[in-house]
Amino acid sequence: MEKYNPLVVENKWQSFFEKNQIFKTKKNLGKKFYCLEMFPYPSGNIHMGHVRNYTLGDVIANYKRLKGYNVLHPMGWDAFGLPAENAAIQNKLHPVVWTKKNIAVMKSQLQRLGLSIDWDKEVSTCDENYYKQQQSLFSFFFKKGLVYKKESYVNWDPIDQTVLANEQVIDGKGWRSGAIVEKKKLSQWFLNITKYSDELLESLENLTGWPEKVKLMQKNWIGKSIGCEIDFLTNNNEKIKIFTTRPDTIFGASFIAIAPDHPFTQFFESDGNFLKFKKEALKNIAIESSLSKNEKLGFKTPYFVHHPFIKDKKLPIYVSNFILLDYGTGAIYGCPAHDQRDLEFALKYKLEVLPVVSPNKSQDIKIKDEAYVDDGFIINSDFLNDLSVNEAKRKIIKIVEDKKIGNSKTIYRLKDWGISRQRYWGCPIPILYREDGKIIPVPEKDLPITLPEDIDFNKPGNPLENHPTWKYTKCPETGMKAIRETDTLDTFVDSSWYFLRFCSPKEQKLPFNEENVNYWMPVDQYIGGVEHAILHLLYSRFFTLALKDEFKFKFSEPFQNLFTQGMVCHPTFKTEKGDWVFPKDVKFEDGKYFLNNKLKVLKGDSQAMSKSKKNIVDPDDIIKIYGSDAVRWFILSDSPPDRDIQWSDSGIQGAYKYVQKIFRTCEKILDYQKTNENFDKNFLIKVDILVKEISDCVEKFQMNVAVAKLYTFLNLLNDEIEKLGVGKKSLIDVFKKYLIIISAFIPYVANECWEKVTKKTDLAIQEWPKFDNESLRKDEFNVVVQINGKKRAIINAIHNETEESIFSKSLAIKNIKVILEKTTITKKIFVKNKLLNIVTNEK
Ligand code: ANZ
Repeated sequence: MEKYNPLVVENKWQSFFEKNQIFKTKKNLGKKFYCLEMFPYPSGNIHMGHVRNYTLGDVIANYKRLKGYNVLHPMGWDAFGLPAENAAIQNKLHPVVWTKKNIAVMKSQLQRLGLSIDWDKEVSTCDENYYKQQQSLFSFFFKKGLVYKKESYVNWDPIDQTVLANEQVIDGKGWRSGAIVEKKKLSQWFLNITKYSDELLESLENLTGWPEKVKLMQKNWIGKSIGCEIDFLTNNNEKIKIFTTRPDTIFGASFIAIAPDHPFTQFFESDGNFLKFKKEALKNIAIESSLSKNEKLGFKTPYFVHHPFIKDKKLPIYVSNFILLDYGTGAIYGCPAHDQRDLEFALKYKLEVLPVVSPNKSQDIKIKDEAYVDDGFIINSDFLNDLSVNEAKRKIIKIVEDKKIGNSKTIYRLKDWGISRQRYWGCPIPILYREDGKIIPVPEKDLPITLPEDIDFNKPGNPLENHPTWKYTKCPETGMKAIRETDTLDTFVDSSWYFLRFCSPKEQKLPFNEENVNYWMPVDQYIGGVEHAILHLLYSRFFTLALKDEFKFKFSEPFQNLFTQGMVCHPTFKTEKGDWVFPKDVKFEDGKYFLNNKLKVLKGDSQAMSKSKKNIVDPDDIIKIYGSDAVRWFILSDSPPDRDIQWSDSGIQGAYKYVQKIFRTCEKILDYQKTNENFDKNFLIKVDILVKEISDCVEKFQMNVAVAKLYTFLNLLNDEIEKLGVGKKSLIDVFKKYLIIISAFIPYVANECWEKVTKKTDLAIQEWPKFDNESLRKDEFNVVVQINGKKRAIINAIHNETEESIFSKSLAIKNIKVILEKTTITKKIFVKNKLLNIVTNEK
């Protein structure tokens, strides 16, 4: 028998797919389906995470295509970004060259996987065509007042004279120079995402096709807080405005704390101790999440405020490292009894801890090292006593407003999005600084502003800034001298609208063609890693809202259904010295692990595959041995797609065997001899059930369950062939249905077998098999088996299963068999889907 050679077969069909543009998006307008997986950063090679993401999407795209949908399944490249610049510095390769080379390699790897991508729609964010439109979107935002400049802190490397991204700061030092990183204020461009805070928050509710956990992460990130602002009068007659969400606790206030760069610090800005404190505090102020964990430090100022409701009560003013300048008003009153951070601070600086909320009315409580943060009733608070927390909030806000010392206020944790990057390999910001001080957007007709190719990466700092001529230009209207903006855009901007561009990637005049965008959008199924659950998705939602009116979008949310897939994991290996080792270099002998050169290796726990721990399996290596179908099959098979998957050698071998078995089954079918179409129809019903079940599984993203069912079904099919059950014509019909189904999962072997069976190459344009709804009204029935009216067993049967079939199943049950062996059957009473009563001659 011919052995299935995946490499030969897959090569053949890969060129067939490409030559015939099998997956090209059709033009006809029918029901549409836009299936999108997050586009990759072209880092060099695809990894197993990509394989999983894109295979999942591919199953859905194929399924919908076979179901008669007009499917858009595009792919592109998130091609700007820092690694290209680092590679340029380290390997002396220009970022363009490095990026294009990687794209070429990765594209051929994706094609080898047999993904049903319409490559005509490919976009790359570093193409002029793409970033020209992005620059025009920037100008649009500028005209709408949605983009503005303001001073903001950056990580500054004083030796390299450059701004560092957070991930380039390692233990407070620059990753390349090792210099201690400073906080420096630079004037930067910001997108006014906070204008949409409420809309972004509210429409989360409509996203019923999103995982709850992602919606919650977005909600927390936007962070709506309802509270109030209160002015406190200082002893030097200034006002410090604080923001609080718990004004009900005002009688428990024991200090004021302000951010290290709060304007009030001007009154002691030359105090040496304060300056020392400020430098230390600013070091990690950028990272909000560290605020509650870090040790709380305070600088006691010589000033105090008067408590607005307690006569003669003075509250000291501290500067503290746990207060953010750009949240609320950058100042708080501390109420240690009811806020953990305030309590830690108060214990450290020996400040008063006065409980003002108690779980029970008029009952004092003791606070030791844990603040009481739950609901309750107000105590020790004069006119607020005995009120519930909510009643007290309402009352105190009213009083504060009447006394004109504050207002109710809603604030958001979400901040405007800083989009300036002092980098070369990004989209140039199309802005000119004219010599008369005016800032003007580059006119549309002069776009794109392209990157210069002749750049010098040896000099420290931003290569665009250092370029001898690039930034010098003239104002196109007045002819005045002007300087170009040398910052480029954060690459998150590139990925905030690529899904819109895919709808009309070749459109020259506009970022998107109105008709196409309204036809395809929203994306029906978006698939990606949960690491993008916050920023990328929020920015994309913001872009969609901000562009909606101008471009006449008929949708407000870009992604109707979102799926976040789990990681691909593999055990880690280390030498005894602690060096990571690639799994492919590890041998297992006598219960121990060794490196090729016999050095002992220790096996660690399984973790998400990552280059840094070397626990990676290269898709190329695996494909070379087992073929793409086997990789696809395995990656779909093991776990539910939203959970992590454990990569294993035996798993991939099992998948490989399955592909082989499909091919062998195909050969057996071609040789099949029974032409008589008289047979038990139960088998055909099982095919209907299979079609229904697989359809359900794909719709519900239960690919692993679908795979398990397809394993079982192939065995069933082989049993049927073995026992010469079904007739040849029906067998081929069934096998064709099966091939259409598996073509969504493993296209290569499916196409090969299809060609063998039908002598045609038209599998991709077949229809997903229909199933007979009537026969599947209910999938399974419990049929009671009786002997002489006495219940002996319950048999799990399919709809309308025949008497013979139920009877033969009964004979396989031991106690029934034993009884029947001793007697003679006189009659059988059979009620379909319900009962089989076997009557014997025994009295
Ligand atoms: C007094 C108080 C008493 C507070 C109490 C809490 C509990 P969310 O809900 O997260 O918005 N806060 C206000 N501005 C701050 C800033 N710039 N940096 C650090 N903390 C700040 O938190 C609002 C609460 O966080 C505010 O309410 C304030 O502390 C603090 F029993 O005021 B509260």
